[in-house]
Amino acid sequence: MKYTRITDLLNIEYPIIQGGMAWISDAKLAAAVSEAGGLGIISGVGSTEDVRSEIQKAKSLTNKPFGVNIMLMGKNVDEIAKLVCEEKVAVVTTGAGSPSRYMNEWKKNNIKVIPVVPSVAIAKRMEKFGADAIIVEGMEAGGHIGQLTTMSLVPQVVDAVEIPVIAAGGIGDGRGIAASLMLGACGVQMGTRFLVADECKVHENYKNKVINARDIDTEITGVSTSHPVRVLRNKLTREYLRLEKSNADTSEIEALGKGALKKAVIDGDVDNGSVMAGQIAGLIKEKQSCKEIITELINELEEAIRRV
Ligand code: TUI
Repeated sequence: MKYTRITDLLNIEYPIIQGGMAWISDAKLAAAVSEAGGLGIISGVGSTEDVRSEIQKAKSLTNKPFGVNIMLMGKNVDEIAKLVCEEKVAVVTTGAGSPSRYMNEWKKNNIKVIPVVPSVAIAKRMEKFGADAIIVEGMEAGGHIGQLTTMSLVPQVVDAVEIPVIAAGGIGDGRGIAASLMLGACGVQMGTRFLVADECKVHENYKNKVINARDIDTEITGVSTSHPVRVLRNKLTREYLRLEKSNADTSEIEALGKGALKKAVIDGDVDNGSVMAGQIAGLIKEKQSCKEIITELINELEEAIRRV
């Protein structure tokens, strides 16, 4: 059951991909996940030189495949798109937009391209453009999200495309992986669970906020500005939602979010910073190494499958 079209496609042991989280997913985290048998992903958000140095560092830490996530709303996307070709990265995942204008170049460079999509129509478009697989992300996920839930979206995309489907959003343990396989996915992407990994660089305050979160502790900000983002509730979200409710200017609302993720991730300011996390945060109770996380996930997956 561990071996799926995704483990074959990506040449990895287990069908578990670590989400590429902006300002969070660096070489150390990605290499630890890949070494543990999953697919580690480095975030492509940041200066082109910093991203290049993270890619090179990951190569020095593991001989196993890893990927780079390209956030398409970023400023230097053209440069990062070129960089992954120069560095011969094995896999590119994309988020927050359409990667169509880069696909041909990536394919020419033998990069496996896996866009993250929030709907059936976009999944079909990505398949037509030559995507090797697709990550279908439900709105349970942390960060920038679409409107549909994983449970309803995954089977609809599975029926609409031929390429392998990877489920994301709301998956935090082996039962979630088993459920995803039942829906027709052949792998999962998980972000929130890896936030609390020992190898994850986020500030201890951020990790503790995830560990202490209950099921009802996330909010979606940015609906009014068409940039919905799921985060853990704090002083910033209360202010954000108050401004949104009072129909404040988009520029005033967006100014509040500027630099907020970095504030939480690096400075550990979990009151005024943006603590992105998915709805599954309430399930996550302890800090573990990536190896421990992946071993536990696979044990739970096998147990869940035996049980049914
Ligand atoms: O990208 C994500 N999640 C993210 S990106 C991010 S960085 C950020 N920082 C501050 C504010 C906002 C973002 C944090 N979390 N997930 C993947 C994802 N992609 N979710 C939704 C989409 C998406 C949306 C529209 C993908 C494609 C799309 O349209 C494609 C088209 O064809 O127009």
